[in-house]
Amino acid sequence: MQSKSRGRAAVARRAHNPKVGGSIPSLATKLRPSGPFFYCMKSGFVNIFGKPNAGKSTLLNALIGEKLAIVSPKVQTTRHRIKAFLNKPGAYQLVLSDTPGIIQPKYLLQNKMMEAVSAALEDADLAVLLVDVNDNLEELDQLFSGLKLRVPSIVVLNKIDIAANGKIKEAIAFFTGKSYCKELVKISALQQHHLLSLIDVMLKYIPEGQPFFSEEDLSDLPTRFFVSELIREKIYELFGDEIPYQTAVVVNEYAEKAQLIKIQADIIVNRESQKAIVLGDKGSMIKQLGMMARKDIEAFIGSKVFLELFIKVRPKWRDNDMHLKEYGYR
Ligand SMILES: Nc1nc2c(ncn2[C@@H]2O[C@H](COP(=O)(O)OP(=O)(O)OP(=O)(O)O)[C@@H](O)[C@H]2O)c(=O)[nH]1
Ligand SMILES: [Mg+2]
Repeated sequence: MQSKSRGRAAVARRAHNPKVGGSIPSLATKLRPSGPFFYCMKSGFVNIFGKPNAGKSTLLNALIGEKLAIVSPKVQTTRHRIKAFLNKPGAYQLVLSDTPGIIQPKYLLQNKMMEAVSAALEDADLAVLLVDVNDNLEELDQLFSGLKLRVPSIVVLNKIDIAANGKIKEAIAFFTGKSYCKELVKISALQQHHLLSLIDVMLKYIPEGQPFFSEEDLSDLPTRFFVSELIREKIYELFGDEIPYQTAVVVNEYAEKAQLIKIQADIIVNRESQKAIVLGDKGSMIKQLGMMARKDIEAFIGSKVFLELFIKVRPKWRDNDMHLKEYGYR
């Protein structure tokens, strides 16, 4: 993202204006310094791990107060590590990382997703092991034990707003005393319950130090990335079955014109039959997709947008290293 681009300015500005369209009613106001007496500044990395659908992206968005990571009821939505900065100037900077849900990879794209998880395991000051409280606890125990974490970790029980009867108590009893559970916090990322307590716990594990990133910014990722993700999110919303898992989105053009930003993006699919589905009858589906995506992109970058979408068929792109690199999966 160019430092002078409208996108970046918007993303940076919105850190101080959580009411801009599309933002989540947030903690941002509560996070401002409350007086002239600051402690030593803390700065560090908090990386969020868990099974697909645990609510990792929802948690990142709720903490930052902006929708930076796309969210869906379908599994395996996040494909990259997404860094976002939670700043309380003069007090702390938490560099939060959302990661793809942990799975056994079956094709090269999933290998790359799991490489993003491994990289995040290495550089955390604190690992947050996020649990959907309704999930199978034994399976989660195997997963977390298998991570062989070398950094402190806490277990965060999510979705307590929809916990089945007795499930919260059961999960607390289950995880208490586990080697990877230094502390246990229960939250609802969706309802934004107990997030300030969670931040307090996180800060205990963060060393003193100056910010790693500009406190004006929300993320180190380029605007184009967020644009492609917003388009991908609409594919998850509109299409069932395999389509979301067999598509990628690439932004080829992001040009600032006088009155608007022109964006051209390709939707990559595996087969002609998928192209026909994404296109829809007389182009009805791609039209709807474009309208939904444009609305969200405009809210995100704070500018009018002209969005042009093409569909391209690239057989077996998910197993083709060259294509994967081209589409941003390094
Ligand atoms: N009721 C409830 N739903 C939640 C909560 N947190 C997340 N969800 C929902 O759970 C679903 C999955 O959320 P995501 O944030 O996409 O989950 P994720 O862990 O990032 O998933 P992957 O990217 O696939 O690994 C979405 O439908 C969210 O709205 C919560 O606290 N309560
Ligand atoms: Mg996610």
